[in-house]
Amino acid sequence: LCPPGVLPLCCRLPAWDRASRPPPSLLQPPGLPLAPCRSFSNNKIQVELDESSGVAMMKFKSPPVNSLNLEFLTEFSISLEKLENNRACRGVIITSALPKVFSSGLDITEMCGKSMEHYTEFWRAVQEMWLRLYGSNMVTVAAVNGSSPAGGCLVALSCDYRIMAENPKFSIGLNEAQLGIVAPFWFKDTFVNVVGHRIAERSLQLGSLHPAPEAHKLGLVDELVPEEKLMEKAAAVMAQWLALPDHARQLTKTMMRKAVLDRLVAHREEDIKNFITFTSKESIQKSLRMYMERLKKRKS
Ligand code: CO8
Repeated sequence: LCPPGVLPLCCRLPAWDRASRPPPSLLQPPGLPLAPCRSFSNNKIQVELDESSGVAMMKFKSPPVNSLNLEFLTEFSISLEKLENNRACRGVIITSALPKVFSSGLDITEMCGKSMEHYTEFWRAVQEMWLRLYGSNMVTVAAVNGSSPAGGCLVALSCDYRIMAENPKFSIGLNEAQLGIVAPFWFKDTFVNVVGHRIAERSLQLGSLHPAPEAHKLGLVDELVPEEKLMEKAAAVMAQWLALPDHARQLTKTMMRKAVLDRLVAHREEDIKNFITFTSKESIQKSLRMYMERLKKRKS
């Protein structure tokens, strides 16, 4: 059921089997190189693991806007799997290497005019990415350094903690309704688990993209900091979370997230069918094409 090279969730070590590792070394002063670092940069995502602290930095680097296409999603899942299986890694900070955009969400061109086989493969990759990230045993911190609509917002929502650059030009939210499409139930569940039912319902129905200060007020992001302080803050938050014993934190995380994860695992094939049926409707294809045209026009 998984893309090639990706371990199904059921095969992962349970949280309580992962050895507790010693607490991270003290935060290094800014400006000093982090050592020793293991890097496994690939096409669209750069990953650097600082083995002394147990913290990996994952940077999205897929211009122009880090849209989540099949290749990106596959790389993302494989990178998460590698880190998850590396005993030296206890936490990951996710950010963007591009200015102004964290991630523009799912690549809309992957949902336009493609074959059923392609839709199936694409949607399975979206599911896989979420199952791995939301179900990760590692501490996950999103350092949101730019706009983060739809699937980009899902990535941030799936982390344990979200810090956003306090620039009001950057916005975040599940804006699917604005595209004439509907966020799947597990996008919604993830959102509800972060902000609560009422805020999620209003925001989803309106397809709202919330400027950073509003997102903070709603609890969609946990903290706002000046952009230049973002990484420093993310490292400090990570150190705070890693100060706890892994097993207790991991079991607590599993307890909080398991029901939502299990729901997708149990309905995965049905969810893929729904996606294909919905996406291949001519009316939906038209909405997506018009949205892409609007994006291009806005530019010119
Ligand atoms: N997919 C594909 N291409 C995109 C996307 C995207 N999501 N976003 C932007 N692009 C393209 C633009 O069309 C443009 O292309 P070109 O250079 O050829 O004209 C290029 O990327 C650069 O875009 P901008 O000029 O707009 O860049 P800006 O820096 O000005 O703005 C933004 C960046 C804010 C990210 C802006 O591009 C934007 O708002 N993009 C749209 C984001 C969006 O609405 N994403 C929703 C995707 S849907 C999703 O994630 C969940 C779907 C759930 C499925 C539900 C079941 C059907």
